[in-house]
Amino acid sequence: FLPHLVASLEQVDVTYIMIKPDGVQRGLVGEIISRFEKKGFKLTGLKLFQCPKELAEEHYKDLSSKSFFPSLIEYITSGPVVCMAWEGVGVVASARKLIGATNPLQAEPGTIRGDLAVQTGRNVVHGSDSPENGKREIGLWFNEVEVIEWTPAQAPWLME
Ligand code: IDP
Ligand code: MG
Repeated sequence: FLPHLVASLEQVDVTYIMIKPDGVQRGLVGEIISRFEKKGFKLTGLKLFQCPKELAEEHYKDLSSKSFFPSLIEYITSGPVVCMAWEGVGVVASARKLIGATNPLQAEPGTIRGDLAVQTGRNVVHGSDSPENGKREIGLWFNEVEVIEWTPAQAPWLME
């Protein structure tokens, strides 16, 4: 049994991370990307994108009955977003921890929302809430050719 194969036997997940229009307008793109990069996850997709209304509605369809839904769609389509696909063992839950609570006032210091945001309606970043939704959302926001299969040079220094 080869120990270096153990990591590859664990579930490798993908998550959809998006810097929302406020994060882009406030010049937080580099800051936010670097947190996922430094943690050691693998970036497999990245683009600046103006989201059409229909896509925003599809992405947030589970929230369509909420009173804030129209303002949420207006917010997400109000300017360019940065769309990212990240891959790694446990990446979905770990990214949610890095992002912090939905309400930035309740998000712990050290998290993206805890450090960089104040209001739920301007909470700078999105992260998928389950491995299933990670796959679904990456399929929604990216074409097949935009998601890249590659091996980072640091891989053996991150995973045993
Ligand atoms: P999440 O982004 O932490 O997963 P969700 O409950 O999935 O939180 O809500 C999606 C997004 O909808 C939030 O990130 C936030 O932008 C917005 N939102 C959620 N609840 C409210 C609210 O009560 N008022 C305004 N916007 C909200
Ligand atoms: Mg959510």
